[in-house]
Amino acid sequence: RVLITGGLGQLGVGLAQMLRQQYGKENVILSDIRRPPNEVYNMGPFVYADVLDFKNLRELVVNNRITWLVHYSALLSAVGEANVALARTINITGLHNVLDLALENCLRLFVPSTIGAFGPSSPRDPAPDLSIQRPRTIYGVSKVHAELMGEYLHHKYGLDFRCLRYPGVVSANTNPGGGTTDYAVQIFHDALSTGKHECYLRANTRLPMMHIPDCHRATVEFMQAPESRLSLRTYNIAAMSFTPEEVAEEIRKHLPNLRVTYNPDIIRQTIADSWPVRFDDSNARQDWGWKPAYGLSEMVTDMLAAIREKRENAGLTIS
Ligand code: VAH
Repeated sequence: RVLITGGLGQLGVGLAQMLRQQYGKENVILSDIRRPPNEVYNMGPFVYADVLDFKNLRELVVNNRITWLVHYSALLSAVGEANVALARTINITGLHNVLDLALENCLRLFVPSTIGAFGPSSPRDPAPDLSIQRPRTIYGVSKVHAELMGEYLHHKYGLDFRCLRYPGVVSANTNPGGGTTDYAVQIFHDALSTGKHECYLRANTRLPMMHIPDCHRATVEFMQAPESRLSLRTYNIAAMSFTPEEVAEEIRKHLPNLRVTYNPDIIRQTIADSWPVRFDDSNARQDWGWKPAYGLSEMVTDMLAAIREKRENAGLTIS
């Protein structure tokens, strides 16, 4: 059975749906520290779980015979910089609770890392799996810590720790969680509602990105990969790298009137400028067969169709 923490963020619900298709609805338990919308209850088991409450987590793991834990609880880059103390507690103390539980109960553990685990002194174009990591956000520092702790416990105690460094994730049906790549989701909603988008990054800020179906599939395929195939415990995965002006141009092939203005926000621009421009994910492709299905044009087509349908179902106009 799988328990997903931080399940109501950008990634949890979609991953639960993909896992439930393969393992059955009752075998994937979604959790978070807030009440979900009713449709989430209807999709499968949901429970309250606070990663800072070790006893509560342990009860969940034991009472539900959990064998896999997917740890999505975290404060992301921009929101973490606005609340460093909380980000350190959730991203580091919460992680240690999950690591202790995984060791105590022989769980298989997936913890995501991020392009944000690299910093200005890392090779940026491309960033390889193994290189200097001196990130300048509490989010990045906490994710490097997660990578190092997970790998240490794997080598010392055999913990089945697995970690993928995600690019920015683009999704139609869930909102991103206060990161630096969130513009890449908002621009689609703006294009279909007002036709105008104000971007908080410079037009030429190139960042690694991935469409959410690829992100979920990579996670499931990686968790299912035989241990013998894994030469690393932490892998970069990539699909595309684009700038705000490139994604805007691609959207204009469908919505020619989209107007984008650029008003760089110093905090998120500084964070973006410290991150990789492109990811080298050749080890993931070689070791466990990673291969993305969505490039920029496929992602834009899929995003616009999905958001159009959502707006029509909600009786909203389309620009
Ligand atoms: C963020 N979307 O911007 C998250 C992610 C790769 C970026 O970690 O913080």
